[in-house]
Amino acid sequence: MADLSKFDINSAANPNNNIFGLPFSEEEARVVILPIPWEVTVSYGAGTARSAEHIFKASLQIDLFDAEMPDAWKQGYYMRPINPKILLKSDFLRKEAELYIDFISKEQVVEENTFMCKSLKDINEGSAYLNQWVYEQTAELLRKDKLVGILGGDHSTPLGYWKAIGEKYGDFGILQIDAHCDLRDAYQGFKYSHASVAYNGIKEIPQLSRIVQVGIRDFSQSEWEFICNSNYRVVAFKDRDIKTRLYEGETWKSICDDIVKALPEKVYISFDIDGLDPKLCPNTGTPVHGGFDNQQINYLIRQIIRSGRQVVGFDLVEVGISELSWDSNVAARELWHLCNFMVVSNPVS
Ligand SMILES: [Mn+2]
Repeated sequence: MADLSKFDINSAANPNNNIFGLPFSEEEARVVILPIPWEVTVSYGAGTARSAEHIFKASLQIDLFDAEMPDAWKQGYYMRPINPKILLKSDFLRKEAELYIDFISKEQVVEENTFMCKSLKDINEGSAYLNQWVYEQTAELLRKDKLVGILGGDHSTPLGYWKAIGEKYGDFGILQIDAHCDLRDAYQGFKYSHASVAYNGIKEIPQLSRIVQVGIRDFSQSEWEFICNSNYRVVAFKDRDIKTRLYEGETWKSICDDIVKALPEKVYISFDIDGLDPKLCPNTGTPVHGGFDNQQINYLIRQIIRSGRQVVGFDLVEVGISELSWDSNVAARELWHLCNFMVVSNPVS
Protein backbone atom coordinates (compact mmCIF):
# COMPACT_ATOMS: atom_id res chain seq x y z
CA MET A 1 0.00 0.00 0.00
CA ALA A 2 1.10 3.58 -0.63
CA ASP A 3 2.04 5.64 2.41
CA LEU A 4 -0.71 8.28 2.65
CA SER A 5 0.43 9.74 5.98
CA LYS A 6 2.02 12.76 4.26
CA PHE A 7 -0.70 13.15 1.62
CA ASP A 8 -3.07 16.06 2.31
CA ILE A 9 -6.31 15.84 0.32
CA ASN A 10 -7.13 19.45 1.19
CA SER A 11 -4.08 20.96 -0.49
CA ALA A 12 -3.61 21.78 -4.18
CA ALA A 13 -2.73 18.79 -6.35
CA ASN A 14 0.93 18.02 -6.92
CA PRO A 15 1.37 17.96 -10.74
CA ASN A 16 4.20 15.43 -10.33
CA ASN A 17 1.72 12.92 -9.00
CA ASN A 18 -0.57 10.80 -11.12
CA ILE A 19 -4.17 11.37 -12.22
CA PHE A 20 -6.30 13.43 -9.78
CA GLY A 21 -3.00 14.37 -8.13
CA LEU A 22 -2.93 10.99 -6.37
CA PRO A 23 0.39 9.49 -5.24
CA PHE A 24 -0.09 5.85 -6.29
CA SER A 25 2.06 3.67 -8.53
CA GLU A 26 0.41 1.10 -10.81
CA GLU A 27 1.38 -1.68 -8.41
CA GLU A 28 -0.21 0.12 -5.47
CA ALA A 29 -3.39 1.19 -7.26
CA ARG A 30 -6.51 -0.98 -7.34
CA VAL A 31 -7.96 1.02 -10.26
CA VAL A 32 -5.89 1.33 -13.43
CA ILE A 33 -6.99 3.70 -16.19
CA LEU A 34 -5.75 2.74 -19.63
CA PRO A 35 -5.72 5.66 -22.10
CA ILE A 36 -6.24 4.69 -25.74
CA PRO A 37 -5.22 7.52 -28.08
CA TRP A 38 -7.12 6.30 -31.13
CA GLU A 39 -9.57 7.92 -33.58
CA VAL A 40 -8.97 6.31 -36.95
CA THR A 41 -12.61 5.95 -38.03
CA VAL A 42 -14.19 9.15 -36.65
CA SER A 43 -16.65 10.52 -39.17
CA TYR A 44 -17.20 14.15 -38.10
CA GLY A 45 -15.12 16.11 -35.56
CA ALA A 46 -11.60 14.90 -34.65
CA GLY A 47 -9.48 15.40 -31.54
CA THR A 48 -10.52 12.61 -29.19
CA ALA A 49 -7.20 10.72 -29.63
CA ARG A 50 -5.55 13.49 -27.64
CA SER A 51 -8.20 13.97 -24.96
CA ALA A 52 -6.60 11.74 -22.29
CA GLU A 53 -3.75 14.17 -21.64
CA HIS A 54 -6.24 17.06 -21.35
CA ILE A 55 -8.41 15.04 -18.98
CA PHE A 56 -5.31 14.21 -16.92
CA LYS A 57 -4.52 17.93 -16.60
CA ALA A 58 -8.12 18.82 -15.73
CA SER A 59 -8.21 16.01 -13.16
CA LEU A 60 -5.66 17.86 -11.02
CA GLN A 61 -8.35 20.49 -10.28
CA ILE A 62 -10.81 18.08 -8.73
CA ASP A 63 -11.55 18.20 -5.03
CA LEU A 64 -10.88 14.71 -3.79
CA PHE A 65 -13.34 14.86 -0.94
CA ASP A 66 -16.59 13.15 -1.85
CA ALA A 67 -18.93 13.08 1.13
CA GLU A 68 -20.82 10.16 -0.38
CA MET A 69 -17.75 7.96 -0.99
CA PRO A 70 -14.99 9.57 1.10
CA ASP A 71 -12.59 6.62 1.20
CA ALA A 72 -12.89 5.11 -2.27
CA TRP A 73 -9.77 6.81 -3.71
CA LYS A 74 -7.63 5.43 -0.88
CA GLN A 75 -7.63 2.11 -2.73
CA GLY A 76 -5.52 3.86 -5.35
CA TYR A 77 -6.18 5.21 -8.86
CA TYR A 78 -3.46 5.25 -11.49
CA MET A 79 -3.44 6.21 -15.17
CA ARG A 80 -0.87 4.60 -17.44
CA PRO A 81 1.20 6.87 -19.69
CA ILE A 82 -0.18 7.41 -23.18
CA ASN A 83 1.39 4.93 -25.58
CA PRO A 84 3.14 7.02 -28.28
CA LYS A 85 3.19 4.16 -30.82
CA ILE A 86 -0.58 3.76 -30.66
CA LEU A 87 -1.05 7.53 -31.11
CA LEU A 88 1.34 7.55 -34.06
CA LYS A 89 -0.46 4.63 -35.68
CA SER A 90 -3.80 6.39 -35.14
CA ASP A 91 -2.52 9.62 -36.72
CA PHE A 92 -1.11 7.76 -39.71
CA LEU A 93 -4.22 5.66 -40.36
CA ARG A 94 -6.48 8.67 -39.71
CA LYS A 95 -4.87 10.43 -42.70
CA GLU A 96 -5.59 7.40 -44.87
CA ALA A 97 -9.16 7.30 -43.56
CA GLU A 98 -9.73 10.98 -44.38
CA LEU A 99 -8.68 10.42 -48.00
CA TYR A 100 -10.83 7.30 -48.16
CA ILE A 101 -13.92 9.03 -46.68
CA ASP A 102 -13.46 11.88 -49.15
CA PHE A 103 -13.22 9.35 -51.99
CA ILE A 104 -16.42 7.48 -51.09
CA SER A 105 -18.29 10.75 -50.46
CA LYS A 106 -17.89 11.42 -54.20
CA GLU A 107 -19.60 8.09 -54.84
CA GLN A 108 -16.55 6.64 -56.47
CA VAL A 109 -16.14 2.87 -56.55
CA VAL A 110 -13.55 1.58 -54.07
CA GLU A 111 -13.11 -1.76 -55.84
CA GLU A 112 -11.92 0.04 -58.97
CA ASN A 113 -9.17 1.94 -57.16
CA THR A 114 -6.25 -0.14 -55.87
CA PHE A 115 -4.96 2.68 -53.65
CA MET A 116 -8.31 2.96 -51.86
CA CYS A 117 -8.60 -0.83 -51.57
CA LYS A 118 -5.21 -0.85 -49.86
CA SER A 119 -6.19 2.05 -47.55
CA LEU A 120 -9.33 0.24 -46.43
CA LYS A 121 -7.35 -2.95 -45.84
CA ASP A 122 -4.70 -1.04 -43.81
CA ILE A 123 -7.36 0.67 -41.68
CA ASN A 124 -9.26 -2.55 -40.96
CA GLU A 125 -6.03 -4.39 -40.13
CA GLY A 126 -4.83 -1.50 -37.94
CA SER A 127 -8.12 -1.51 -36.05
CA ALA A 128 -7.90 -5.28 -35.53
CA TYR A 129 -4.36 -4.76 -34.22
CA LEU A 130 -5.64 -2.15 -31.75
CA ASN A 131 -8.41 -4.46 -30.52
CA GLN A 132 -5.85 -7.20 -29.86
CA TRP A 133 -3.54 -4.72 -28.08
CA VAL A 134 -6.38 -3.49 -25.84
CA TYR A 135 -7.41 -7.08 -25.14
CA GLU A 136 -3.87 -8.06 -24.08
CA GLN A 137 -3.34 -4.98 -21.91
CA THR A 138 -6.66 -5.27 -20.10
CA ALA A 139 -6.59 -9.08 -19.74
CA GLU A 140 -3.20 -8.78 -18.02
CA LEU A 141 -4.54 -6.11 -15.63
CA LEU A 142 -7.63 -8.19 -14.86
CA ARG A 143 -5.39 -11.20 -14.11
CA LYS A 144 -3.71 -9.03 -11.47
CA ASP A 145 -7.18 -8.33 -9.99
CA LYS A 146 -7.11 -4.67 -10.98
CA LEU A 147 -10.30 -2.76 -11.66
CA VAL A 148 -9.86 -1.24 -15.12
CA GLY A 149 -11.27 1.84 -16.82
CA ILE A 150 -10.58 2.78 -20.42
CA LEU A 151 -10.19 6.37 -21.48
CA GLY A 152 -10.68 6.90 -25.23
CA GLY A 153 -10.21 7.72 -27.94
CA ASP A 154 -13.27 7.11 -30.00
CA HIS A 155 -15.96 4.56 -29.19
CA SER A 156 -14.25 1.76 -31.14
CA THR A 157 -11.52 1.54 -28.48
CA PRO A 158 -13.11 -0.63 -25.74
CA LEU A 159 -14.01 -3.71 -27.86
CA GLY A 160 -10.89 -5.67 -26.84
CA TYR A 161 -11.58 -4.85 -23.19
CA TRP A 162 -15.16 -6.16 -23.48
CA LYS A 163 -13.69 -9.47 -24.67
CA ALA A 164 -11.35 -9.58 -21.65
CA ILE A 165 -14.28 -8.72 -19.32
CA GLY A 166 -16.30 -11.63 -20.77
CA GLU A 167 -13.43 -14.05 -20.16
CA LYS A 168 -12.89 -12.83 -16.58
CA TYR A 169 -16.48 -12.40 -15.40
CA GLY A 170 -18.59 -14.62 -17.68
CA ASP A 171 -22.03 -13.31 -18.70
CA PHE A 172 -22.32 -9.55 -18.39
CA GLY A 173 -24.34 -6.64 -19.71
CA ILE A 174 -23.34 -3.21 -20.96
CA LEU A 175 -25.02 0.00 -19.96
CA GLN A 176 -24.31 2.21 -22.98
CA ILE A 177 -24.80 5.93 -22.41
CA ASP A 178 -24.86 7.33 -25.93
CA ALA A 179 -26.67 9.56 -28.41
CA HIS A 180 -26.07 6.83 -31.00
CA CYS A 181 -26.70 3.08 -31.17
CA ASP A 182 -23.31 2.24 -32.71
CA LEU A 183 -25.00 -0.77 -34.32
CA ARG A 184 -23.85 -0.22 -37.90
CA ASP A 185 -22.35 -3.10 -39.80
CA ALA A 186 -18.96 -1.77 -41.00
CA TYR A 187 -19.82 1.94 -41.15
CA GLN A 188 -18.25 3.54 -44.27
CA GLY A 189 -16.56 0.19 -44.91
CA PHE A 190 -14.64 0.28 -41.61
CA LYS A 191 -15.24 -3.01 -39.81
CA TYR A 192 -14.18 -1.60 -36.44
CA SER A 193 -15.78 1.82 -36.78
CA HIS A 194 -16.72 3.91 -33.74
CA ALA A 195 -20.27 3.61 -35.12
CA SER A 196 -20.12 -0.22 -35.08
CA VAL A 197 -18.82 -1.01 -31.60
CA ALA A 198 -22.12 -2.29 -30.17
CA TYR A 199 -22.73 -4.35 -33.33
CA ASN A 200 -19.24 -5.88 -33.07
CA GLY A 201 -19.68 -6.55 -29.36
CA ILE A 202 -22.90 -8.48 -30.01
CA LYS A 203 -21.35 -10.44 -32.91
CA GLU A 204 -17.96 -11.22 -31.33
CA ILE A 205 -18.49 -11.56 -27.57
CA PRO A 206 -20.73 -14.50 -26.56
CA GLN A 207 -20.69 -13.55 -22.86
CA LEU A 208 -22.18 -10.14 -23.67
CA SER A 209 -25.76 -11.09 -22.89
CA ARG A 210 -27.34 -7.67 -23.30
CA ILE A 211 -26.63 -4.05 -24.18
CA VAL A 212 -28.95 -1.49 -22.61
CA GLN A 213 -28.67 1.78 -24.52
CA VAL A 214 -29.76 5.00 -22.84
CA GLY A 215 -30.14 8.42 -24.46
CA ILE A 216 -30.34 7.25 -28.07
CA ARG A 217 -31.49 10.05 -30.37
CA ASP A 218 -29.74 9.65 -33.72
CA PHE A 219 -30.00 6.27 -35.40
CA SER A 220 -30.60 4.64 -38.76
CA GLN A 221 -33.47 2.44 -39.87
CA SER A 222 -31.14 -0.57 -40.07
CA GLU A 223 -29.99 0.01 -36.48
CA TRP A 224 -33.58 0.22 -35.31
CA GLU A 225 -34.41 -3.02 -37.13
CA PHE A 226 -31.35 -4.65 -35.57
CA ILE A 227 -32.67 -3.76 -32.10
CA CYS A 228 -36.20 -4.99 -32.91
CA ASN A 229 -34.83 -8.30 -34.22
CA SER A 230 -32.26 -8.79 -31.45
CA ASN A 231 -34.57 -10.78 -29.17
CA TYR A 232 -33.89 -8.22 -26.42
CA ARG A 233 -30.12 -8.63 -26.65
CA VAL A 234 -30.13 -4.90 -27.34
CA VAL A 235 -32.64 -2.78 -25.43
CA ALA A 236 -32.88 0.93 -26.18
CA PHE A 237 -34.21 3.69 -23.95
CA LYS A 238 -34.52 6.47 -26.50
CA ASP A 239 -34.02 10.08 -25.45
CA ARG A 240 -37.43 11.10 -26.80
CA ASP A 241 -39.25 8.35 -24.88
CA ILE A 242 -37.41 9.20 -21.66
CA LYS A 243 -38.19 12.91 -22.03
CA THR A 244 -41.86 12.17 -22.83
CA ARG A 245 -42.19 10.13 -19.65
CA LEU A 246 -40.60 12.97 -17.66
CA TYR A 247 -42.84 15.61 -19.28
CA GLU A 248 -45.90 13.53 -18.39
CA GLY A 249 -44.97 13.47 -14.73
CA GLU A 250 -42.99 10.27 -14.27
CA THR A 251 -39.93 10.56 -12.09
CA TRP A 252 -36.35 9.94 -13.21
CA LYS A 253 -36.26 7.34 -10.43
CA SER A 254 -39.05 5.26 -11.97
CA ILE A 255 -37.35 5.41 -15.39
CA CYS A 256 -34.03 4.38 -13.80
CA ASP A 257 -35.84 1.48 -12.11
CA ASP A 258 -36.82 0.22 -15.58
CA ILE A 259 -33.28 0.68 -16.92
CA VAL A 260 -31.75 -1.13 -13.94
CA LYS A 261 -34.27 -3.99 -14.27
CA ALA A 262 -33.17 -4.50 -17.88
CA LEU A 263 -29.55 -5.06 -16.79
CA PRO A 264 -28.06 -8.40 -15.70
CA GLU A 265 -26.10 -8.84 -12.45
CA LYS A 266 -22.73 -7.84 -13.85
CA VAL A 267 -22.74 -4.44 -15.48
CA TYR A 268 -20.09 -2.76 -17.59
CA ILE A 269 -20.57 0.97 -18.20
CA SER A 270 -19.74 2.25 -21.68
CA PHE A 271 -20.00 6.00 -21.33
CA ASP A 272 -19.94 7.87 -24.63
CA ILE A 273 -19.74 11.48 -23.49
CA ASP A 274 -22.10 12.46 -26.35
CA GLY A 275 -24.91 10.84 -24.35
CA LEU A 276 -24.79 13.98 -22.22
CA ASP A 277 -26.28 17.29 -23.28
CA PRO A 278 -23.72 18.78 -25.72
CA LYS A 279 -23.47 21.89 -23.53
CA LEU A 280 -21.30 19.59 -21.38
CA CYS A 281 -19.27 18.19 -24.29
CA PRO A 282 -19.48 20.65 -27.23
CA ASN A 283 -16.34 19.29 -28.92
CA THR A 284 -17.27 15.61 -28.91
CA GLY A 285 -16.91 13.90 -32.31
CA THR A 286 -20.59 13.58 -33.19
CA PRO A 287 -22.65 15.94 -30.99
CA VAL A 288 -26.46 15.72 -30.98
CA HIS A 289 -28.68 18.10 -29.05
CA GLY A 290 -30.78 16.61 -26.26
CA GLY A 291 -29.34 14.15 -23.78
CA PHE A 292 -28.63 14.19 -20.08
CA ASP A 293 -27.34 16.24 -17.26
CA ASN A 294 -24.33 14.64 -15.54
CA GLN A 295 -26.25 14.20 -12.27
CA GLN A 296 -28.93 12.17 -14.03
CA ILE A 297 -26.30 9.67 -15.15
CA ASN A 298 -24.60 9.58 -11.76
CA TYR A 299 -27.98 8.92 -10.16
CA LEU A 300 -28.61 6.07 -12.62
CA ILE A 301 -25.23 4.48 -11.79
CA ARG A 302 -25.94 4.86 -8.08
CA GLN A 303 -29.27 3.07 -8.57
CA ILE A 304 -27.48 0.23 -10.36
CA ILE A 305 -25.12 -0.18 -7.40
CA ARG A 306 -27.98 0.11 -4.88
CA SER A 307 -29.77 -2.73 -6.67
CA GLY A 308 -26.85 -4.99 -5.74
CA ARG A 309 -25.49 -5.24 -9.29
CA GLN A 310 -21.73 -5.24 -9.73
CA VAL A 311 -19.97 -2.65 -11.90
CA VAL A 312 -17.18 -4.73 -13.46
CA GLY A 313 -15.53 -2.08 -15.62
CA PHE A 314 -16.06 1.05 -17.65
CA ASP A 315 -14.94 3.13 -20.58
CA LEU A 316 -15.27 6.88 -21.09
CA VAL A 317 -14.96 7.78 -24.76
CA GLU A 318 -15.44 10.44 -27.46
CA VAL A 319 -14.28 13.33 -25.28
CA GLY A 320 -13.28 16.27 -27.47
CA ILE A 321 -10.63 18.86 -26.80
CA SER A 322 -11.12 22.62 -26.58
CA GLU A 323 -9.11 25.74 -25.83
CA LEU A 324 -10.88 26.38 -22.56
CA SER A 325 -10.76 22.68 -21.66
CA TRP A 326 -14.45 22.59 -20.79
CA ASP A 327 -14.96 19.12 -22.32
CA SER A 328 -12.00 17.66 -20.42
CA ASN A 329 -13.11 19.35 -17.20
CA VAL A 330 -16.50 17.61 -17.38
CA ALA A 331 -14.87 14.33 -18.43
CA ALA A 332 -12.32 14.43 -15.58
CA ARG A 333 -15.15 14.79 -13.07
CA GLU A 334 -17.15 11.97 -14.64
CA LEU A 335 -13.99 9.83 -14.67
CA TRP A 336 -13.58 10.52 -10.96
CA HIS A 337 -17.16 9.41 -10.25
CA LEU A 338 -16.78 6.31 -12.42
CA CYS A 339 -13.65 5.27 -10.49
CA ASN A 340 -15.40 5.88 -7.15
CA PHE A 341 -18.52 4.00 -8.24
CA MET A 342 -16.49 1.04 -9.48
CA VAL A 343 -14.55 0.78 -6.21
CA VAL A 344 -17.70 1.07 -4.06
CA SER A 345 -19.36 -1.58 -6.22
CA ASN A 346 -16.46 -4.02 -5.62
CA PRO A 347 -15.86 -4.18 -1.86
CA VAL A 348 -12.58 -5.85 -0.88
CA SER A 349 -13.46 -9.24 0.58
MN1 LIG B 1 -20.88 5.92 -29.23
